[in-house]
Amino acid sequence: MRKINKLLVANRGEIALRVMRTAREMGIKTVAVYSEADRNALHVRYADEAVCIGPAASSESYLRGDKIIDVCKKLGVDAIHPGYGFLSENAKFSQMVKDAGLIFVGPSAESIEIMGDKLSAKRAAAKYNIPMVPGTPDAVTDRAEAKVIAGQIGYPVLIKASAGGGGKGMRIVENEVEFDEQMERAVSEAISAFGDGAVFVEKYVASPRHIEIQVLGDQHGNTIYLFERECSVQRRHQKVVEEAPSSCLTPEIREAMGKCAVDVARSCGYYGAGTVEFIVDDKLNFYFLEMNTRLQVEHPVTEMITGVDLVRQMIYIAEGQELQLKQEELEINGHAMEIRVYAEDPTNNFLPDVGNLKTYVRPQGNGVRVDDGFEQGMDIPIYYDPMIAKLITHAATRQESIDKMVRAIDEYEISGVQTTLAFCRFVMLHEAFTSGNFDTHFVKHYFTPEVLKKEADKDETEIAAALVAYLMGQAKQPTSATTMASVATKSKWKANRVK
Ligand code: MV4
Repeated sequence: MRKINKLLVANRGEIALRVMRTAREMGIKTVAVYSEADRNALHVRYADEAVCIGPAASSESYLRGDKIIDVCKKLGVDAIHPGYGFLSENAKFSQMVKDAGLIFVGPSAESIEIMGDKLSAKRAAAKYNIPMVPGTPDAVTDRAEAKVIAGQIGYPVLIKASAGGGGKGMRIVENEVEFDEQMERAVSEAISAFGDGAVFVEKYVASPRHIEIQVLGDQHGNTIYLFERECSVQRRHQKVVEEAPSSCLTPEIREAMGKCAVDVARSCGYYGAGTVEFIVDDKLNFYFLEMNTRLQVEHPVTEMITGVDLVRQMIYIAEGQELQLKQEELEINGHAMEIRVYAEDPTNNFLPDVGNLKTYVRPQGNGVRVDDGFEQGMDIPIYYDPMIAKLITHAATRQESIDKMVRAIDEYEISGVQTTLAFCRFVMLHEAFTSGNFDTHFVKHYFTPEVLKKEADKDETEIAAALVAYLMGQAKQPTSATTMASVATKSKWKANRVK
């Protein structure tokens, strides 16, 4: 057991703030690291101490593990929390931290290594009879043999890069004629993208749902699951909407997937917070895909339905404490929904639209959580992921969490950049989503920029009509700019009604 008194958060934006808030609740001092582009960032202002570690480019700042460890030595830091992205799944860094006598708030380098390579992950899982998609058990060395196996499992098949993940290095092969050419391309792509040409073949599950299980393991062999998150609404492998629990799982399948996820964690001696990813077909058969050895962006929906603060648990585990949470005591309370608010223009192919947050007013109210890293007037830097915030709602039922999400989206006031709020509102109100009858192809099947443009035109007409009605009604009184603005922007606050 080693108490953490000072924690360095090796990250930025919303997740850095989120981790620091839990640390502060635990009486732990916090240290922020930041790049020159983040000089005025909120996580820098919130931490007890802050150190600039380099220029804007991540490769010169947030990815510089050596500089981060130097800061720890200078400031007497006990532990590093990596957040997600950056160094969070870097086995070498995890080992460097340990070798420097510091605590890495995350899994061991060994666990990261086993799960970081998709084939070694499958090999580890195979020892625990984890259900996996039919395919080649190992990297393809003999392409003719791989082609035979592809024929046996039946087309379409997927060729996946072992060093890939999150959708990178995946190619669909529709039939045998395409196999040789696609194999050739898959290997050369894997070499150029990951420096590792190892690929394997899997049966392609055509219209799957993407469901992942949150696990927590301590350093004493206790491992539990905290139910599932449904992450099927994605755009180019970037999750847009996540929710917990999934609307398609039965209690029996939920328990089977949870136990399976715990076995996957055990297969690599996992401790810390981790996520086991599955694809689920239309008959509710589930297949292990990969394990993410980090805290995920979408972890708040699990926190909302279980009441568990996952960062607090990560810190307890990193201190060497035994898990106090018991599987039989965990239960699902209500339903949580999360949308990711990006500074991107959904009417222009989701191109990033960073800039100054001229207006930035968060939604509030019962059951609304906003995890963000910005204030009004701040610039969204161009150097990093353009996510502004995660908007999370929690309510007794799935429909109520959707209703609350739509209300919160309508109250979210952002100007100065385009955002994905209107796109998320479209998802929330779409019959395929509200009915629960959707899969990973939702965006491709139902979204076009035109649906938003139509919505925007409708809004403009409504605003114009409201303006005319207002002016007609108020003709005799002077109209203040704020009043006009509130009418013009359909703000949640009606124009001043005091006569
Ligand atoms: C699959 C699959 C279907 N069949 N593997 C995507 C990223 C990584 N987590 C693995 N992924 C998938 N692997 C087999 N054998 C479907 C996905 C998948 C997906 C594929 C295409 C488009 C969107 C997707 C979203 C989630 C998962």
